[in-house]
Amino acid sequence: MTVVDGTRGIWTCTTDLDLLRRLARGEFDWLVVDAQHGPVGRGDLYAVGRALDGAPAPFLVRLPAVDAAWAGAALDAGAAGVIVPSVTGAADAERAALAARYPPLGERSWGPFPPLWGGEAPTPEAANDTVRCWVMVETPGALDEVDAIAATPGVDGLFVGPFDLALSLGTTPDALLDDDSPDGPLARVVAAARRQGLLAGGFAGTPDRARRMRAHGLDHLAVTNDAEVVDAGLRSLLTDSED
Ligand code: 3PY
Ligand code: MG
Repeated sequence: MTVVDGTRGIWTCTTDLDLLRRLARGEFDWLVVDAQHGPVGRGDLYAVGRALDGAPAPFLVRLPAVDAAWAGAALDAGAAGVIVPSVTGAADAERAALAARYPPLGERSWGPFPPLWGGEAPTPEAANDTVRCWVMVETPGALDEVDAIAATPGVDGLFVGPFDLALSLGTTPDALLDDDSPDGPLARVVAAARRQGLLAGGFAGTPDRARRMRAHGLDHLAVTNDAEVVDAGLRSLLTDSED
């Protein structure tokens, strides 16, 4: 199993397996399959896992909610980790962390998919060592309890969702990213992660937001997404053809 600690990720919503395989060629350190917003359902995980088995870039699944069954299914499919959205406090973070690891560290149930397609499943020990449980900080409750979340055993990283965090704080993503006060929301997330030696990252979605988030110390970033890769390719190829 690969440990997903690289800093440059790409976000995807597609269920197109060929596109996913192209995007997982390794230009990015990791790829996120988003099961919260978009067409990806639990029934897609088997095909996604099979298509991405052995791909140069490992994949993470952003779950639809704090949901142990979904976390188990995503990891069974071969995901190197989960990104858990809509966490409202430390109790949610603990549920998420327990779902991501097998006993004695957690409560994950055994049932990996790779043997079903002739692939190999890691041992429970290897899976526990390498899995990454990213807890999203995107609600006021998670921000209030960010230190307790970071101190929760089995939480490996804090992942900022700037859109929901801004919405729920009554501000805008731009204002959130521009707030560089020492007790601003992003500074609090980074400080909590550093105190506990955790990874800190988030959804940027554009290179510009990625630069601004990196300036706060959030360095594990989804810097673009599948649709934008296609759109940017179209724009640049069209421009090239007219030069
Ligand atoms: C957010 O910004 O709220 C996200 O969840 C990114 O996908
Ligand atoms: Mg969100």
